[in-house]
Amino acid sequence: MAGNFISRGFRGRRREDPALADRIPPGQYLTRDFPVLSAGPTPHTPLAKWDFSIRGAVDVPRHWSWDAFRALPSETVTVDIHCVTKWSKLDTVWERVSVDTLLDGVETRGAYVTAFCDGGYTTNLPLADVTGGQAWVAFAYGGEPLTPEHGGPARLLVPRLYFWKSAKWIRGLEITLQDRPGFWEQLGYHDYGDPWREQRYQGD
Ligand SMILES: Nc1nc2c(c(=O)[nH]1)N[C@H]1C(S)=C(S)[C@@H](COP(=O)(O)O)O[C@H]1N2
Ligand SMILES: [Mo]
Repeated sequence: MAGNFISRGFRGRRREDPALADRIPPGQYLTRDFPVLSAGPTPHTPLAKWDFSIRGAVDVPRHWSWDAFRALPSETVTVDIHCVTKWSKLDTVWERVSVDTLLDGVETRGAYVTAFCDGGYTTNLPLADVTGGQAWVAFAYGGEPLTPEHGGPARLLVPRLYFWKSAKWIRGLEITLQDRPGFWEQLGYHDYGDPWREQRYQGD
């Protein structure tokens, strides 16, 4: 069974390499697959119609076309990701634009952001957790353009929090004064979602 194979592989690798244990949050198992988790159908927005916006409690809203977005400085990085359904995947390679770059020069009194997406999905994060080199908008995975199933053309990437915070098909960030629970957060998932503190559901 696939589950047994994954568990054995995980324990085996962990025995061989104790450093690996420090990279798997409590209650998570390791997978080599890249599962697809989408709450609805996969949108297919043509790049010509795609833009990225910073809006809400800001001095002036910002917008980038796809070409303008891709002209921003980007970087290739390797991170571990942790889904609340308990799979973790190590060493995923992404090409991405830092949220710090997108917020550069933006003046706001807000303390929270809501990521909004094609298809209507939202997720909320403290502004302090998407700045300072902690969050990115990724447009390539494993050296290839991000596939629609995994959030292409672009998705949020916040690897320090459970992966539902990494909104697929992202179209922008709305900065808000108050915290506003997003799609899964309204359905009972934790407002913050730190995998290392196992914050899966409200009250954890
Ligand atoms: N727009 C959107 N983003 C989303 C989701 C979604 O349903 N819609 N699912 C979230 C959840 S629960 C997870 S675990 C990850 C899954 O990303 P993947 O399908 O690339 O593995 O995307 C997150 N981002
Ligand atoms: Mo998830």
